[in-house]
Amino acid sequence: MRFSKETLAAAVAAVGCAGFAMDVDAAPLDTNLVVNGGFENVDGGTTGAYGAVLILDWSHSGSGAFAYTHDGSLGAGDYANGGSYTGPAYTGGGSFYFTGGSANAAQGLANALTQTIDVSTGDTGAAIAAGTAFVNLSAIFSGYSVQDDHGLVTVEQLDSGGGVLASTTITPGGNVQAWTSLSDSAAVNTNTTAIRVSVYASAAFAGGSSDGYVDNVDVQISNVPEPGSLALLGLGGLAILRRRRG
Ligand SMILES: [Ca+2]
Ligand SMILES: [Ca+2]
Repeated sequence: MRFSKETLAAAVAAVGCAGFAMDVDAAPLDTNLVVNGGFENVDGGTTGAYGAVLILDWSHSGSGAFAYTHDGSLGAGDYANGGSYTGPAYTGGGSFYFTGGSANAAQGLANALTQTIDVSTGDTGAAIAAGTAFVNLSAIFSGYSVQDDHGLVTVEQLDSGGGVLASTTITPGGNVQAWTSLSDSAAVNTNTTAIRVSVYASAAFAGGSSDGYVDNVDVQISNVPEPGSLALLGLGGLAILRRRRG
């Protein structure tokens, strides 16, 4: 598991102020808010199809979702690289990555791995209330051979009643044979109190194993949009942005 220095400092400060009632709600700005977004925290004793290992820290409506490996760890396969690990390892992704798996394990948004993150207090809460907040999301994606199975990451903005105010998804949308980084950014609705992060795969082959692979899931609240997303906004979007922020 990976904590930034900022997250640790915030946690230490929260413990210091609140004693046993640790305030985990005060999410900091410009910090990855996803726990185990790199899928490195796994249970090697619980395996799925093709030697995949159980991913920890995320919620799942079923019996869990599983990870393959970049580097042969725990004997799991590297299907983004064709099958059994033969090296060299993909660098920058640690040891494990999410796979959609078989029999609807994590296929489609309804079967996604999820994390719901409270952003209603602290610096994120203040930025959202001020109308200046963006949610920036990024991840890397791959797949198996020429199959069109693909991974998806969705970030939903939730109001205090759990209603979905806005939704942003990044996905290659089809076959991708090399790890590919994608990112996007969205203005945060001022009524947002939590964000729900979902990681899942397409169900391109009904009843089969969906080889939508995802790693390095990063979701941050910031007062500035993800730089890479500016190109996607285009000139019209930039003009709107200037008016909003001017
Ligand atoms: Ca990883
Ligand atoms: Ca497949």
